[in-house]
Amino acid sequence: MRLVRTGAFLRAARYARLTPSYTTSSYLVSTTRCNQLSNRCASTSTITYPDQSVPLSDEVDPRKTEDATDKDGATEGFADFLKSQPSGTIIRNADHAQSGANISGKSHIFDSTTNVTDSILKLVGRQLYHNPDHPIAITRSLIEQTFASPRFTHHYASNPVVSTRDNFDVLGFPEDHPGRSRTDTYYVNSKNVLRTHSSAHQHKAFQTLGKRLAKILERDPNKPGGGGFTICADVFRRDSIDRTHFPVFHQMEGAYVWSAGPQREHAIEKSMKYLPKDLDMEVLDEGGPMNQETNPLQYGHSELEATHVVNHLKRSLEGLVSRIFEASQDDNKDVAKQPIKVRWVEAYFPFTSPSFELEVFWQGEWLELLGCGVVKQSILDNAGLEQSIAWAWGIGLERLAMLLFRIPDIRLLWSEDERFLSQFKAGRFNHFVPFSKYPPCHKDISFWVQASPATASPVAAEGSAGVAAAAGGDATKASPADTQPAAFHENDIMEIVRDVAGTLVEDVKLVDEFVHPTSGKKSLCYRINYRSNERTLTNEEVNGLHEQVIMQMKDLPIEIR
Ligand code: FA5
Ligand code: MG
Repeated sequence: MRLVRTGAFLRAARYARLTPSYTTSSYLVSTTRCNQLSNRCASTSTITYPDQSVPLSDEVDPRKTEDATDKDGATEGFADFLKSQPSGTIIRNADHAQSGANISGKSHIFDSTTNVTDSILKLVGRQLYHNPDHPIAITRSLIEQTFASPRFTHHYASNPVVSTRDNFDVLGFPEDHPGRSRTDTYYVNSKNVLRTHSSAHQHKAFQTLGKRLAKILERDPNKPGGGGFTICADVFRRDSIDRTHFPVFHQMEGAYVWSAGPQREHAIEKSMKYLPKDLDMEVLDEGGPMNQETNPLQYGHSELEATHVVNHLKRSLEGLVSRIFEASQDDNKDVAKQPIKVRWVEAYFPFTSPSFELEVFWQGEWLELLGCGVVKQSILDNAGLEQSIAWAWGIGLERLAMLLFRIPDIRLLWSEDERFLSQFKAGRFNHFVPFSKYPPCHKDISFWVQASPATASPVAAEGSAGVAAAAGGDATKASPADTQPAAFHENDIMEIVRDVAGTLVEDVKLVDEFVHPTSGKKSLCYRINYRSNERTLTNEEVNGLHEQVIMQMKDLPIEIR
């Protein structure tokens, strides 16, 4: 015992902990409809839910955790030392030649691509979806009951470090896709990222499902078969700061596969009969199931079959949104019933075609809830699901939880304040009662940037048509860092503000921009709105935070005015 302690002490002396941070730059359905949806929902609000989900990585591929561990090039003992340190703390070795961190129990050595920060790593491992009384877990369980077992197997994936191969390559992301950019994605090192979406685990879940469906087909080749999965995971993005965006949020991936076989088309048609009909909500769907120019049918799919799959996908998800609103209404009968309006918007994802996003009209604007589509055939083929056809979706759990519980600000979902946490209980969908509204204090910062393609339009509304925004990354504002290393990107400001002020900032908005007529330089003015959900911030505190933000911004390729 004594010897072990002495050894640990010596190692601790060799590797200094970095403080404070290491930054490289820095809907309503009737009860009958509800029954049709899940077979076991008499009243959504009285369900108690046993969590029977299984960890994806262990079940699917034991190699996975190894893929996400990177000890390459570590000086002797450094990787082991990292493992002995608390998760999420960035450590440098004695001569500062190497740095790294233990993330979810694995050692990771940093390199010149690394852009994870202490503040982001501290949010790894909260696993809000495992706390049964937390709104995120209650929302997750409502989705799992809607896409119910045994047709769907439910997984979760706890380690957020995934290889760039799993997050991008396997899903067909082109090399220059904005989602790969260091301005949009947290790189642990050049090989591993903090996953930007739950789709990073699709391939492995499809492989497992493929084995399950193959066994069914083996028993009865003429039986029309199918099955699906869901995966719950926390995901990370260098994104904007406002009441609907947070750098860490939760996604659920869902997929349904109709297996290969002579009865496939018949099976799809049969599935349609089990979908909810006559939902009490307004659905706008101008684009239809596909558009050969902008949202094409895949080569090898018949138009009829793909149309059935798209309709099945859309009706299933409309049913989910309907159920969310029904649950929210049932547990809050004193609140006036509101009409529900949703709309389908064409989208682009490298791993689905045709692709869509679903938005809901909420608090006076359209709020994007999810992305989805018909799974690219190559993805199914690679997972051993040749000649099958499937749909998939990825849902933002925070956004659904905000609708379900009427939570006005996404930051609240990360609150450890008992006044927030004590309001929620597994199986209940009561609306959040605000315990305070503390005063805001905004501060502006103006600066010059060189006008360049990367800065041409720094702000673009999420979900706006034509913006390729799969898994983070917006075609109108990002450019891979390696092609324009010195270009300014607004996510760099967001990251500095997050690092300095964390959840003390409500939003950061571009409030003014113009191009100087002679110099061609562009002036941008951002407004940082400081406001805590838990206490009043003093002027002194806000001034101190703002000064730190300005100090750190001096390292960006900008000229502060
Ligand atoms: C994706 O991440 C795709 N992987 C979804 C998908 C899966 C498409 C399977 C096709 C098949 P997108 O980037 O649109 O898509 O994100 C999905 C959802 O995550 C959004 O609709 C939104 O609800 C949520 N989301 C995105 N960014 C944030 C954020 N910063 N904070 C909170 N929620 C977010
Ligand atoms: Mg999107």
